Amino acid sequence: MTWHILGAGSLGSLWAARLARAELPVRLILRDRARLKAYEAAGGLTLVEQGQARQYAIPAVLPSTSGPISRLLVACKAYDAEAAVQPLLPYLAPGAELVLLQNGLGSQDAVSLRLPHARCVLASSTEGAFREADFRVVFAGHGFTWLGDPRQPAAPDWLADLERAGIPHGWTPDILSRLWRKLALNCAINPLTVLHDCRNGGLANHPAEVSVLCAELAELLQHCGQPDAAERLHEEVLRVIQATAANYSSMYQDVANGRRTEISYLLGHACATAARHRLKLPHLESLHTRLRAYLEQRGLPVT
Ligand code: NAD
Ligand code: KPL
Repeated sequence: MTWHILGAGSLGSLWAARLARAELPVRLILRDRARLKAYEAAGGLTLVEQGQARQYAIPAVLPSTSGPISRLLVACKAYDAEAAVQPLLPYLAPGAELVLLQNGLGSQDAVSLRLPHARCVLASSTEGAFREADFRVVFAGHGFTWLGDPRQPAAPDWLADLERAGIPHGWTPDILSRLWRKLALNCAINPLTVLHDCRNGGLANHPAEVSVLCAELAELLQHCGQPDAAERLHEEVLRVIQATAANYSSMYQDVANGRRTEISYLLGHACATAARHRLKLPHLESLHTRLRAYLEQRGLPVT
């Protein structure tokens, strides 16, 4: 069955290239005619791995010419996912399955609500890729992708395709716990790296701030029924800060490059959930306010 890939950016291209080289049928869905023309001029997707570039001439289509879609990888940013899926709704085959690769939380529900009859598999990935140029992506960090479906615990049979394509993955009955845990890690680290203008390791100079955020995030996780995600959160945040000390967080890189951040699906989602539970988390709220002010000053969206 064909893998349709919506979002030929960093992660979408990384998946598309690996599936295609395993000789699995893959098709990219590009936004509009201009993108399609640019893609055709480029001659395909290029993946750079360990300094070696290889081009994959994966066929590309527009939403209106995509034909019936049975398996769709949604690889847009969280803030684009719902709008990107919208024009594909008439083309989704009965029983279609979607894989939602978005970081944070909130976008998955927005997409699922539009598709009550399709299966939405959620993903949480620690793989790293970035766009060096249009349709040219660098595989920057090996990682792992957890997949799961909160509504249906049985694993889909297409996991065999990922195995064949060499995409490291695991199926979990508790994907929401994984997504919450990653969201908490991202909330404890990424905004502070932006506000303190530092690499992840620079947060070792702000132990009290990190500690109080971890305590509030753990409280939030307990309140929203995710006790496993709260377990030893502070310890893991300190471990990640140390292990990735030389790196700039993804949010830091977005801000540094003048790109929109996924704030609404990370800190925004955490604060909105706390408010729904009538939970007062003053440090998290203050962090959200400071981060929005910082983005606004730089002319970046605050949602
Ligand atoms: P990206 O910006 O590199 O790629 C997104 C792509 O989606 C872009 O090519 C964009 O043009 C395309 N797109 C947007 N709207 C579209 C539309 N309507 N129709 C068709 N295409 C559309 O983003 P990314 O870095 O690949 O991130 C995707 C998601 O994966 C994010 O939620 C991110 O947080 C998460 N993630 C990324 C990485 C990484 O290393 N890049 C790692 C883990 C998780
Ligand atoms: O996922 C990350 C990111 O930069 O987005 C880490 C490295 C864990 C920092 O939060």
